[in-house]
Amino acid sequence: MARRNHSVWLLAAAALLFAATATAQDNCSSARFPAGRSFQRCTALPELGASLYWTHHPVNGTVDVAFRAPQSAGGWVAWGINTQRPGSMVGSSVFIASQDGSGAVSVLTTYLESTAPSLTNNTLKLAVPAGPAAEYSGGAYTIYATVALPGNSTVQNTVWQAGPLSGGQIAPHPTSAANLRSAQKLDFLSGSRSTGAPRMHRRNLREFLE
Ligand SMILES: *[C@@H]1O[C@H](CO)[C@@H](O)[C@H](O)[C@H]1NC(C)=O
Ligand SMILES: *[C@@H]1O[C@H](CO)[C@@H](O)[C@H](O)[C@H]1NC(C)=O
Ligand SMILES: *[C@@H]1O[C@H](CO)[C@@H](O)[C@H](O)[C@H]1NC(C)=O
Ligand SMILES: CC(=O)N[C@H]1CO[C@H](CO)[C@@H](O)[C@@H]1O
Repeated sequence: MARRNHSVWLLAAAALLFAATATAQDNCSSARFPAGRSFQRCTALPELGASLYWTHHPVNGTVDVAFRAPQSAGGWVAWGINTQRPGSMVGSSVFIASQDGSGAVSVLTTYLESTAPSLTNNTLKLAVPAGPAAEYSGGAYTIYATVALPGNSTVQNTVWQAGPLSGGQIAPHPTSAANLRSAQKLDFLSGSRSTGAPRMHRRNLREFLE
């Protein structure tokens, strides 16, 4: 009896693993990019339907990144690196993509200095040797950037997010479980990752972008 339960459990685990792998491959293998843009690695991010594609250049400690996330035309998405602590919006340098009423996509590059950030453009605490750029296609934004990995470390605290626009302005994101868990530590060399979400405080998020 115990044995049977054990194999049922193993089967269930195998099915879950397969589902996770299939999802990751769906997002990664089906991805298409404009001519001139290609990436060696991909990971399906665990929240918000987002994916991250990258190529790491060990010779100069940079990564070429593409962050893709589904969103309506009336919303924004963001990806970034927190140089100060894991799983927190505050201390993150982020790329925020949004569009105006005519569909022109722009990128705001900003450092989130507090729980009520000023969202001042061009204040990143990251060196960005190329880009950024963004596009909106097929119901998803893609943000492109080349980033010099802080401290030349391949392991970084990454964050991502999606939220609405209000009157053309970036408005606070929802505080659903998915929005609260959208952070993880990522090794750009090995591709291994671990969640960074537990330290993300509700209060910070409610005030984020207000
Ligand atoms: C970054 O680290 C790599 C691997 O350790 C090294 O080869 C490279 O010279 C470093 N680059 C910079 C810009 O420090
Ligand atoms: C970093 O190295 C890669 C690979 O050699 C190169 O394509 C890229 O232009 C370099 N980036 C910078 C900012 O020097
Ligand atoms: C931020 O500044 C850059 C460079 O000046 C510009 O290309 C970009 O459109 C600005 N972003 C926004 C959202 O205005
Ligand atoms: C950006 C993108 O296409 N994301 C998709 C990744 O896969 C999940 C699950 O199939 C979709 O829900 C996302 O829209």
